[in-house]
Amino acid sequence: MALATGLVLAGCGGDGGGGADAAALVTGVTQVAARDNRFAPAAIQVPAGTEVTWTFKDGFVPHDVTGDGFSSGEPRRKGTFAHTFDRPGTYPYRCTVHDGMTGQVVVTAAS
Ligand SMILES: [Cu+2]
Repeated sequence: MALATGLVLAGCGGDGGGGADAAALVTGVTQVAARDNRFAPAAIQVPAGTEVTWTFKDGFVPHDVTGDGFSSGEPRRKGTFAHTFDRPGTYPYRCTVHDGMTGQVVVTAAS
């Protein structure tokens, strides 16, 4: 398929967090791992109606997932959190425990 992929993610927050701030949008993935103080993959693109699941797997380090309209609640070290994205848009989120631990879900119109 020939989707135009001219989407360039503007780095959010230029406060020198270091690392790769212009994360590539990963498609075909609905699972995100919270691990090594980062979300992997950090930016995914899914069609509307997709349930995205975060898995906490960082051993002793607790994380959470907090975005506009969704939150995994208390930081945790294991288990999963799932949220279904029904409306197209860009949904940045972060871990409130760790500065610079951010991610993004880009929701496209359902095909
Ligand atoms: Cu964290």
